[in-house]
Amino acid sequence: MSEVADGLERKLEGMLEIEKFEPSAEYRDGALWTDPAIYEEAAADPVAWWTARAKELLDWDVEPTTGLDDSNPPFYRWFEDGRLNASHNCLDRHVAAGLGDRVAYHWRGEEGERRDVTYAELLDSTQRFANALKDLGVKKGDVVGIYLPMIPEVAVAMLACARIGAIHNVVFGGFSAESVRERMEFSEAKVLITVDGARRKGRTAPIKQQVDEQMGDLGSLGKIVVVRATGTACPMTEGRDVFYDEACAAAAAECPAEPMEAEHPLFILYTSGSTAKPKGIVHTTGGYLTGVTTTHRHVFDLRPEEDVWWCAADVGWVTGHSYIVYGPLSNGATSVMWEGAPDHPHQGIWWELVQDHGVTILYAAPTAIRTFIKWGAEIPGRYDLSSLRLLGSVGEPINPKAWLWYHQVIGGGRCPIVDTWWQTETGAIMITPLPGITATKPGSATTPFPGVSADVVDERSGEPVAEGQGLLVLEKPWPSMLRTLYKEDERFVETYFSRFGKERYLVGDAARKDGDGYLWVIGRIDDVVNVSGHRLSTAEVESAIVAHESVAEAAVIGQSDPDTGQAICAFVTLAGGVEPTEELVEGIRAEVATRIGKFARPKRVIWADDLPKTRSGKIMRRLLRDIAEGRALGDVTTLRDPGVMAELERQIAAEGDED
Ligand code: 7RM
Repeated sequence: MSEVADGLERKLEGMLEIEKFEPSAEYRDGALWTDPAIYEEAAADPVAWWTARAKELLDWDVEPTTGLDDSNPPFYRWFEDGRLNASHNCLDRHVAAGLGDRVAYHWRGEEGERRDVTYAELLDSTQRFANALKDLGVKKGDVVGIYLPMIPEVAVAMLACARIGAIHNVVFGGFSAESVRERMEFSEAKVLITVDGARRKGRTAPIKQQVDEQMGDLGSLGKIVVVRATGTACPMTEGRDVFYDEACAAAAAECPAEPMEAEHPLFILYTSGSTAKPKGIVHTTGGYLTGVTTTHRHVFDLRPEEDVWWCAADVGWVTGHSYIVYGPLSNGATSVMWEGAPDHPHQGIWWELVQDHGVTILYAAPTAIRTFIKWGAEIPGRYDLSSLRLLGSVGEPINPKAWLWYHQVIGGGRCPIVDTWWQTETGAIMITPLPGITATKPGSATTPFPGVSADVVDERSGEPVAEGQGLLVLEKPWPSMLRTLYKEDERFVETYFSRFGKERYLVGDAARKDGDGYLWVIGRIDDVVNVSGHRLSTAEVESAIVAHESVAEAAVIGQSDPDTGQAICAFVTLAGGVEPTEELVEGIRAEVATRIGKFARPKRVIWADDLPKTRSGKIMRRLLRDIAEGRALGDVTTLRDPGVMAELERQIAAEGDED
């Protein structure tokens, strides 16, 4: 360790003792919200408070006269009689206000390209593409798939859908074409928007070709639009496939934004749950836009005229939907959009981007921060990061050491950190500090946003715990909550509103409440694994592994990992007569990459002659977690064959020998 690194290490160790970080006086004095009375004001009448935000921050074609309709729980509805268009709120209203020349996105490509896209340009492209979609037969209520990398066209595609009332279904670019097919099939998408090729770290993946291999016989999908992003040669099917630029050139320039009912679905986003089948989270227009606009403005203390905002997520996850596209654009902010990876072309690229664009607010995942810690503080140290004034964290619990490093090394000790807890289902940030008000504690997302009520309840009785551990619940409906699971109303009720009734939303996370009422989110209680902030179900990965011809059975767990938070660990039973080899491990990993995506590949494969099961045949993942982490085994008395565990222990010892 260098002397500098050693000094930093000692400083951070010392800071672990600090319990609370108060907002600095300079920061507080300039912040938008500085009066804690906002919490009481919102709590006194949350529906009225949210309705006021909806009217204050959004431009309605018809202002709502109603707040919350809770006549049929848990199918809550918000601002029912209001009408608005999300694309109008993100584009037209800013251009009409004279802000057309403001940059919406400073886009930066992997090969050093720069594209500044203004609000006026984004509006033009969106109108043309909305017309192109209409020309292809897309109507209000139709589902349109989007499978694009981080290029400005991804925002254009989403906003064009919103403009005409089509429901977008974005699939993260890291998912495989097979996953895309599945999501197109479940949602009966009519059109898919994709690219010829996508770049990643200097290589180009032939996306359109991969899509074609999967999509051939999907009846509902009538058209595929191809953005020419890399110039990669790609097969085009006559009558089905069109190039984006050609479709736009042929389309009319003007497409007025159509006012939508507040409850009109804006998008579906598939996310992982307890079973192998992903859940299609449905968000609607008015409530979602209210949630993301309010939180983006107030959690990040945003001043759209001067801030440069960078959410370093991918648009394919909810964080990108809410805080790269809808929140920032609705607020008229200027964002950085980065196409690539954090280590290409070099490990300092993020800090180079912060310096070049004068980024003032950075929103990132703890897994990225841990990676930067590993690469060393000297790398960000080479850049001027003095433009930063606020830092955000999202996606998983941030360990106090990483929080302090982020605070000191990136934030220069002057930037508050907002650790924001939320989910695909919640649409917007739910638990978070307010940077001008809340004293933060490293590792805690602190308290619910105004108008949100969260609590920790006893897992059996459902009674609130005064202090200590239990299950996290959200007590009252909020505008940006999911409305249902696409075409699966029953599963929606069963998943979120059966355990504690229809009035309380079951989050699926365990949490702890401390003596100050601060919340500490611990992690999932279901079989959802969080790898680098990517949400995966163990069942999904298991079903990909058993698809391998040599595998008889598989059980997957999330194992704690210093870099990725959790990593996939798979216990695999091979088919009779098959011998375990290194090639098989690679074959299994390749199978998972094809069926789900590379990010879901198991980091560790443990061969198991048999798996620990209950008498009714359920795999006891709890025991697998214990054994993988090297902990003492919990209760084994309910096992059908207790000998299985001894055998697994031998196997794991042997794994150690090979290293
Ligand atoms: C935004 C997002 C949701 C799950 C959630 C938690 C975990 C997210 C935090 C966090 C601790 C945080 N949506 N999670 N943020 N845990 N502190 N600040 O990540 O649907 O993909 O995942 O992520 O377990 O339930 S998500």
